[in-house]
Amino acid sequence: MMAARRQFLMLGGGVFATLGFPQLLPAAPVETVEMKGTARGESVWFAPMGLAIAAGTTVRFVNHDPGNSHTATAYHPALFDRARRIPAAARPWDSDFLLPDESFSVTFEAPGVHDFYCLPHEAAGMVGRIVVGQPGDPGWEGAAPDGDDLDPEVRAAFPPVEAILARGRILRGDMP
Ligand SMILES: [Cu+2]
Repeated sequence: MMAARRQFLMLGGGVFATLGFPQLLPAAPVETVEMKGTARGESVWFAPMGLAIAAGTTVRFVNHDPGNSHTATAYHPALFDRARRIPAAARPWDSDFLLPDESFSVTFEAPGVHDFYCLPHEAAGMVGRIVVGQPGDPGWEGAAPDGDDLDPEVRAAFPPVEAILARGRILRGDMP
C-alpha cells in the first residue's frame, strides 16, 4: 500500500515537472543587434556591426539610442531600389523606423553575407553585415561586389567577412 502510494506521487511529480518547465525545451537561437548613438547624435552605429550566426538564427534589432529613430534595412532592389547585397535566396526585410526601445526581428536562413543599413544614417556609416554559416555551405553567397550604389566611406564601413567569421562579432572599436 505504501509502495503503491509512493509510486503514484513520484509519477505525479514527474508530470508536474514536465509541464512546469517548458523553458527546458531547446529554443531557437536568438542574437541581438543594438542601434546606438551619442547623446547629441554626432555618431550612430549598429552594435555589433558584424555578426556571424548559424542558419535559422533570429536576430532582434533593438533601438537603444534614446535620441534617434533608426531602421535596419536589407540592401535589395525591392526596398528603395538599392543594389542587392543579401543572398538571392533571402527575402528582403525592413524594420521601418524604430523609436527608442522598439525592436524588430528577422530569422536568417540563406547561407552567405547579408548587408544592411539604417535608412536615415547610411551616409554616416550606419551599416552592418551578418554572415550566415560559412563559405562552402550549400548555396553560400559571398559579399556583394562593390558597385556605384555605395559611397566609398560606406563600403569601407562593412567589416571584412573573414574578420566576422574569425571573431564571431565585430564592434565599432574593432574596426581599423
Ligand atoms: Cu540610424
